[in-house]
Amino acid sequence: MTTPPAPADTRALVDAREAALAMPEELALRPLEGLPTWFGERVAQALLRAVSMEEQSPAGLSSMVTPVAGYFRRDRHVHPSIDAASYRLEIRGVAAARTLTLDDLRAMPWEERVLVQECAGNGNHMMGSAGLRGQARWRGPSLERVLEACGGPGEASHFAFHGLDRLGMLKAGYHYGLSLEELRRSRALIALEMNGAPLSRRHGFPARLVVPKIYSMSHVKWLGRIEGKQAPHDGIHNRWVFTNQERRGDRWVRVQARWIGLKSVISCCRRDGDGWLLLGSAWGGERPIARVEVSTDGGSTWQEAALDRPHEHFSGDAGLRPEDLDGAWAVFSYRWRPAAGGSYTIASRAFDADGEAQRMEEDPAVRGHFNQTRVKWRRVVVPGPK
Ligand SMILES: Nc1nc2c(c(=O)[nH]1)N[C@H]1C(S)=C(S)[C@@H](COP(=O)(O)O)O[C@H]1N2
Ligand SMILES: [Mo]
Repeated sequence: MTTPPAPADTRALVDAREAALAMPEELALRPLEGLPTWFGERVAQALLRAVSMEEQSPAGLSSMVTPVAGYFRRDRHVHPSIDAASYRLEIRGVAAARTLTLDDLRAMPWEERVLVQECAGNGNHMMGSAGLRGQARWRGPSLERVLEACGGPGEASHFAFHGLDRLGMLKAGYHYGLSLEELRRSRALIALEMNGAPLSRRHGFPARLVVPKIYSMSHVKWLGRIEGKQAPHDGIHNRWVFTNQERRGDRWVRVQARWIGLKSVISCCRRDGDGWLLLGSAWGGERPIARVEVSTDGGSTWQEAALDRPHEHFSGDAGLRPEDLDGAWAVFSYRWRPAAGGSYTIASRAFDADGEAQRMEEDPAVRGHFNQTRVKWRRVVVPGPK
């Protein structure tokens, strides 16, 4: 006996089911500019690694806490191996100079912060990818507490932070400086722990500076010396490396990278039933995120995304006060039901609490690679009939 042919509607059901099973769980999001478009994704990653940059994997960019494994990294190839017992933190140029051991730092009261760490050059037109960032939980004594242990800042109005990574011919560590006012406003921390464990070697064991809301060139790893000064620190990274040119009237002036700008990026497109879930993060330095919109048609229309805000996300966490989350990103999600398969150009756009929107275009009054905030477009190819 032969089985009768399946009725047309059963056939369609079987086809749909097979198509669903063949659907990938996640779709690749391709930048429209920069290294990955010129050389392909793999060569782009290798080029970044050659200059000692490793990007964050996309999964860690759309969750509230980025895991330590695969957390982005940026330094100068040198990762000193520091012995905890002989480690010393020298503090000079303050009311009473001190040299602290790791045990001294451990014995002080600790605080915790959750914050976006972002390389100042992240997401510029050359990089395209925007993966030089992460969000971790950091614990350790506040810088304010460490200065108190030195009788206060004394005459110092500025501070330079020196790393123990000896760099090539310079034979001096990496260093970066901020004003006392900036350090106080951001509530900087001397972090000894990242996501509940002692710092890993690549992220600055045993101690690093973290500065909520300020770009991470200032988050000096393998911190060996804090130097109080009565004038701004004049090091090469402050003066030249991390600077843009900005137009002031009819002049162009050099400006140092500082407070993180208003940004958002879609970093994941995950299968969600018969459609897709777009996930990403939005952050604005000192500016809380009020709303995120998503466009899936190259900017013709925008729809509001759902927001998981850090203050709500961590509200049950007794160790974290609201002010400890001020520098954290919000995670957004958007349920997307494209009408047909094909290529789509998608992006997110953040709005801060004052109604200010993430820029659509580069600011013509700024030249340089840092603090590039404009909307990051991605191309995604959706499988299925056109
Ligand atoms: N000692 C030291 N600290 C450093 C650097 C460095 O090269 N040496 N690079 C800075 C830069 S440019 C960035 S973006 C962050 C990156 O931190 P991560 O490698 O832990 O992600 O570290 C900062 N701190
Ligand atoms: Mo950086």
